[in-house]
Amino acid sequence: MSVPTNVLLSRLSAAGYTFFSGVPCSHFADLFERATESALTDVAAANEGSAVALAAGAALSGQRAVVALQNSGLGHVVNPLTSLLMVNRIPVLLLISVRGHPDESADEPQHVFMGAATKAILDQLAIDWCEFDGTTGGLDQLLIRAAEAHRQDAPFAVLLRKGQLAQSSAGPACDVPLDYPLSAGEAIELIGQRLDPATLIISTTGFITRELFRINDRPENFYMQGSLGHCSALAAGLAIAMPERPVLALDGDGGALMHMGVMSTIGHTKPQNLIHVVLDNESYASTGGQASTSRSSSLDLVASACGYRSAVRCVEAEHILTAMEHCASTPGPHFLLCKINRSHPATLPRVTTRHTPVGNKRRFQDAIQDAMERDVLEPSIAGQRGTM
Ligand SMILES: Cc1ncc(C[n+]2csc(CCOP(=O)(O)OP(=O)(O)O)c2C)c(N)n1
Repeated sequence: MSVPTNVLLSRLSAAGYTFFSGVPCSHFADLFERATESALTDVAAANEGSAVALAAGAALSGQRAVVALQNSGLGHVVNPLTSLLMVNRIPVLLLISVRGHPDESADEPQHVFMGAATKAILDQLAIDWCEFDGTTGGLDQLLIRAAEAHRQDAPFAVLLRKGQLAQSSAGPACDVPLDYPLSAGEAIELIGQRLDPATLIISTTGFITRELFRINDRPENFYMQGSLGHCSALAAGLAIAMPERPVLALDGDGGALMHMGVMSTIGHTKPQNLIHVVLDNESYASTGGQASTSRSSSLDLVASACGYRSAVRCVEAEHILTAMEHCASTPGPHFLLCKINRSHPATLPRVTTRHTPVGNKRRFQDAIQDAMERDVLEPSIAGQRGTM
């Protein structure tokens, strides 16, 4: 059972909600698309915690605010929920898309633990919640409960499942034209052409990991599925721990924006073996193409200001090849902002069709171990690495 997204949005407006923020989930693709056209003020947040704080700001002004998020973002909101909303009694309505719901057929592995824990976390925090039943009557009921929570200055959460919001109309989520010549896949292929074969690649969650898997599934790849926003931190930790080994973070603009503070950590600690690539399609392609805020933020300038040793903006194939040659011959950290279009093959394979998360991790660690043993046996060859 489902209700059209525009019915949900118009009921929210009728109930007095005027402010909408959040981070997209593919199950909320239509919700985010329609919110931009609705009567609500729609503010794209970099992460779910910020979305709650943005909503709290609007609520302080007397507005009613709603935040939409995937339950994988629940961890981000626990701090502002508890130490901002609850302690100050600021009411905000949360619409949470539940991935990995225990009653549903298996979702991707990264959703399993949070899927099982979502209700318990809300209970533990003493946040009132209900599950949407997918009917208009159920929608009216939950809005009554949300209104009651609002009267008591308390947050209220609604849990939604896949398919409970029906698409209101067809059309791309992000219709701002983006005519950069390269696609994500083409950019990844170009990077591969100039890559030191020993490079360890950490790829961010979503289509970027699936593209890397499609193009070049190699033991030296660690595919992140989940923990969106932590790709460059994981890569930096690895690079700092293994200064002799080249490491490349293959990030997206949504992921990079989510925890942009780590760019300061990288610029400050300067792991010279780290290359941070952001494939910037100015959107969250993996969840339906909603616009991110990278269109108006120059991430290459951020990297440069944070202290990366080089930061370049790549639009054409040549730019990527030249930048990768520079990375191979000079110490990092390096930053490549690759402006790309939003095209992907019609179907992208999932990593889980070949590797479990633990299998992927073991293969990656074995590749690290094998290379270390080879380096002990063949020090002269190891010494030549890093030059093209
Ligand atoms: C904490 C968290 N919030 C939301 C999501 C849902 N999600 C998965 S991939 C993705 C989009 C990532 O965007 P970007 O890094 O720009 O890569 P693109 O999809 O454009 O290739 C989102 C929002 C998630 N996995 N985790």
